[in-house]
Amino acid sequence: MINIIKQSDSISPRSNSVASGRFITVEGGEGAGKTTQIAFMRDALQRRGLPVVLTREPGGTALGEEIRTLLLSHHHEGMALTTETLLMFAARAEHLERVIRPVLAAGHWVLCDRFTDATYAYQGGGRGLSLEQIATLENWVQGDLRPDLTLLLDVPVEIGLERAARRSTADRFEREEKAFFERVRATYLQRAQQHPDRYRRVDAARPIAQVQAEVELLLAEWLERR
Ligand code: Z5A
Repeated sequence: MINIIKQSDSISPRSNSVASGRFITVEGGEGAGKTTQIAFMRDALQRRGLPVVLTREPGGTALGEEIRTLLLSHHHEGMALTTETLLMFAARAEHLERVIRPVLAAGHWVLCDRFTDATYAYQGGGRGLSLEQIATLENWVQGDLRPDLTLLLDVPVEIGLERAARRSTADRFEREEKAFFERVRATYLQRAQQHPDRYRRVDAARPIAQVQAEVELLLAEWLERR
C-alpha cells in the first residue's frame, strides 16, 4: 500500500535543514517486481525499528497522483516528450516538497517506487531525450538531493512484459514496442555501472522468494555499512 500524503498532513521535522533519514529507491522495467519487493523491503526496515514511508513516482501526493493519471492515460497518446518529461518533474517537485524532504528531515526513511533514474531510463534511453537536459532538470528540481541507495530489479524484457500483461491491461507506456523497453533496460544497467556506490543490481528473473532473499541480504549488508 502506497501512502499518499495530503497537503494537510503534518510531519514534524527534527531539523529543518539537514536530512537525517535515508532515501531508498527501487527501479526496473515493467513487471520487474518493484511493487512486490518494495512491500517486503518496508517490512524488513520496520522489523529493524526504522520508521519508513512508502511512496511512488509519478505520484505520492494528491496532485502527483492526478499527474500520474494524465501520464498513463491513453487519452494523451501523442503527448510531446517535453510535456511528458516536465510532468514527471512537476509531480516530482510536489513530491519532494510535500513528502520526501519533510519525511527525511523528520529522521524517517523514504522508500520510493521509481524516481529520477526512471526519467533517465524512459524519457532519456527509451524516448531519446538528451541526458544533459534531464540532468539540468534534476539539478533544478532536486538541488543536491539524490537517493542513498537504488535497488535495480533487472529482468529480461520478454519476461517482464509477460508478467505485466498477466497482471493488468497495458497503460500508455506499456503499449511501447519491445525495442523501447530494451533501451530502457540498457540505460538502467549503464547508470548502475556509472553509480556503483549507490546502485545494487538484483537478478529479478528468478522466483519471488529468491529475489526476496537477495534483497534482504543486500539491505542487511548496506545497513551494516552505513
Ligand atoms: N515513468 C517514466 O516514464 N518516467 C519517470 O520518471 C517515472 C515513471 C517516475 C508507471 O510506473 C510508468 O511511469 C512506468 C514508467 C513511467 N511505465 N510503465 N509502464 P509504475 O512503476 O507504476 O509501472 P510499472 O513499471 O508498469 O510497474 P508494474 O507493472 O506494476 O511492475 P512492477 O511493480 O515492477 O511489478 P509487480 O507489480 O511487482 O509484478 C508484476 C506481476 O509479476 C505481478 O503479478 C507479480 O505477482 C509478478 N511477479 C513479480 N515478481 C515476480 C517474480 N520474481 N517471478 C514471477 N512473477 C513475479
